[in-house]
Amino acid sequence: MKLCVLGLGYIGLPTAVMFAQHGLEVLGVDINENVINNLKNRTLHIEEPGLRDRFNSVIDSGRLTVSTVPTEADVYMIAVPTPITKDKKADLSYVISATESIIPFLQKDNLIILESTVPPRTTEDILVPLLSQSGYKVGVDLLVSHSPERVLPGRLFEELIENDRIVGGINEESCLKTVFLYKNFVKGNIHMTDAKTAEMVKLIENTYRDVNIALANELAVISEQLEINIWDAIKLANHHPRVHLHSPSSGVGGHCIPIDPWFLIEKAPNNSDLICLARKINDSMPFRIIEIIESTVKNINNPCITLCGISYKGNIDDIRESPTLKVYHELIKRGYSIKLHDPLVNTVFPDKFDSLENALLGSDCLVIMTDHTQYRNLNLVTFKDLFKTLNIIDTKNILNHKHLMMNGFYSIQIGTPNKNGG
Ligand code: SAJ
Repeated sequence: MKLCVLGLGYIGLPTAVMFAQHGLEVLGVDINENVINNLKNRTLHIEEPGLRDRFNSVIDSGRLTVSTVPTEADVYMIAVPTPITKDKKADLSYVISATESIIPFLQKDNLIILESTVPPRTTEDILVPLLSQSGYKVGVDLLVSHSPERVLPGRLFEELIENDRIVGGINEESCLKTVFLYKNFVKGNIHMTDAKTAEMVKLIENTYRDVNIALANELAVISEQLEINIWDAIKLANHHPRVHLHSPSSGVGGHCIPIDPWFLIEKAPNNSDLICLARKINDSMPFRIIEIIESTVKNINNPCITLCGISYKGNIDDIRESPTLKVYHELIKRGYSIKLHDPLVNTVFPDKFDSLENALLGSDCLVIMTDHTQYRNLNLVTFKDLFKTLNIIDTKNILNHKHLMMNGFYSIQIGTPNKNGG
């Protein structure tokens, strides 16, 4: 069976590799020529544990080939980005152009699967009419389904196999054919439904997380006021069998959680107050971190602030929607001198230092923004002499604050009584 995967990003490339590893002949398509040229030279544009070995093996076996253009295939899988526009509307232009690009190659009995996260009803109201332009009867000659990705970057291959999967078909035959395809590697249960329900399920999953995180962030601010340690309180509350509160943080980054809720708000602007408020709370967290930083360095002339962790979360290199970038750009705007450090992010920034020592040298305030394992294992006391002023702000609750305070640091942990640390 030949599969054509359109969009070789964080989901498309690993998915193409996975299908190729399980015996399919896969053509990976991306409109970005640099991506395709790099892949042909075995240079990967995304960091994901296990991807390099798996990618090399399917390229060596010839099961995976890559191109900027599609060709005839039995199954087409669309895994292109669905960002939001400046006015928070779903940008479906990539989905539309990817769908249009396969129309000339479609044949009877083809299956088209949309994996990209989209507003409910996109498959039926946008994909199906486009595919009808092929002249084939959609639902009879062409089968169409939506199956959203539900994997955690950093654990992507394990979760592609282990996680349950939702498959939503425009009809039962589309559903069954899609289930059959994913059973090549999915060990989790595959739940069948219709396309719009599958689109809604994905948005519910990520919106649930965004609202949950917003609650954790609001409770963190209340806890600071009441001199309670929110991290202890959440840990205890989560012992309740039906409480699963997420963790407070410096904000919600990534290309999913902060984006997907807007797809629901767009569809139901008058009935999404809670979802909107959660977005507002989470988007305000970087400014709360800036408030804490400014109050920490307020008596220092020309303070130098070190931000450790540029990616939007620990142990990955993805910086999209990263709260750190919001904090960084705002502090620069306010005239602060900043040093950036991130062991996994290769993107060049004027203030970025490759060595942690240089990033800490002369610092008046170190801010832990991302919970990379390297930061979790840090014994900052050994770097003490590099600091100009011994201030530390931990937005991820990964440092030993008592140990730091005993060694002369002024150490703040968000969500805790901020009298010299948590
Ligand atoms: N965050 C918190 N508190 C928490 C958990 C996360 O503030 O308790 C923040 C993180 O710091 C980060 C953001 O939220 O900035 C999102 O992190 P995440 O780990 O919750 O989720 P993502 O963005 O990695 O979501 C990914 C997505 N899949 C891919 O990117 C391929 C998403 O579609 C998945 O639903 C999600 O993983 C998942 O299933 O866990």
